[in-house]
Amino acid sequence: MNDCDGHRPWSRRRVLGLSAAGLGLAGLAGPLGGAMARSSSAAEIDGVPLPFDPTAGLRAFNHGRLIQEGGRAVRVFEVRARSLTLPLRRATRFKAWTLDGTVPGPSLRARVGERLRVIFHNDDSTSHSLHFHGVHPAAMDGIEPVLFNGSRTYEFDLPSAGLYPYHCHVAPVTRHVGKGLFGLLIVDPLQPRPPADELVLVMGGYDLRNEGHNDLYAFNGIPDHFHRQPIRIRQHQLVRLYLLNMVEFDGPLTFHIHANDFEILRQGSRGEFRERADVITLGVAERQILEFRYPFPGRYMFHPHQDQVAEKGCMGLFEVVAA
Ligand SMILES: [Cu+2]
Repeated sequence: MNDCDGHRPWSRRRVLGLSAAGLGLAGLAGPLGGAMARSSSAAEIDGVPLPFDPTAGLRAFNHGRLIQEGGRAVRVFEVRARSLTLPLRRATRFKAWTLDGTVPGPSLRARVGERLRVIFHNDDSTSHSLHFHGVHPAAMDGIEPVLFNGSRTYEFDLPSAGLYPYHCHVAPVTRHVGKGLFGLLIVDPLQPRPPADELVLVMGGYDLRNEGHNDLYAFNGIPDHFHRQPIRIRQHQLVRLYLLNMVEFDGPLTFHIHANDFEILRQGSRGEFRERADVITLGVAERQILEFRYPFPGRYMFHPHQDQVAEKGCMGLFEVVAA
């Protein structure tokens, strides 16, 4: 077995080192690493511990296992669906459907040219599936339900770099996605992008009473988590944000950062091109890569500019630490 250490910019060894520092970049421990250590013990709402730490999930990339089969690279992942009770607010508990115990599910990371193999286990009493965006044969499209205790392997080639959402596609899809069964597959280009503090933010909504509209919203699963626990980044540091909108029921949402603008690395089959903005619009399942640096220390909000969505939990802060 060959592990992915040949995949230099995001080798497993490097990621383990980084997760120890809690950062997307080596050499940035110190004040930020300390902040992360605090945040993992602070993953709670009013004293109720969260079953996962959204702050840790920001910079957690699952590289799977890279093997060689018949002369080609196959990247293998295992993902499990299961139910979990999530504290969303002080007196709000929600029975979520999770992948590997988190909402969103794991940020899977592969490289263009590899073959993807995702072994999906359904440990939940409800049927689920994994449907990946991207180009693949019909048999790998993930629309057939996988029953309780069942497994299914989804396997196809990754011919194009980019960001690809994945989600359960069992009907009603609004409910299966709205209860947490979604995530992001990052397919890195052959030529690695420059080093950066890399973050994943996924917007989701919660229809608490199954009424066809969202009562709460969140970045990375827990409403207002990054408002309570700001995301610490370093002044002048290049931040690369992998951003996905998986909010059902609502129209397109925007994403806005305060006191700065960002470069959008627009994704397309003919390569990336860049533009500058401080607001970007994402329909459901749309995603983009944003890059920015904060020139001044301080706290800065980020949120959809649909302020009614921001006010119901989809709000966070960057805490920019002086270099
Ligand atoms: Cu499902």
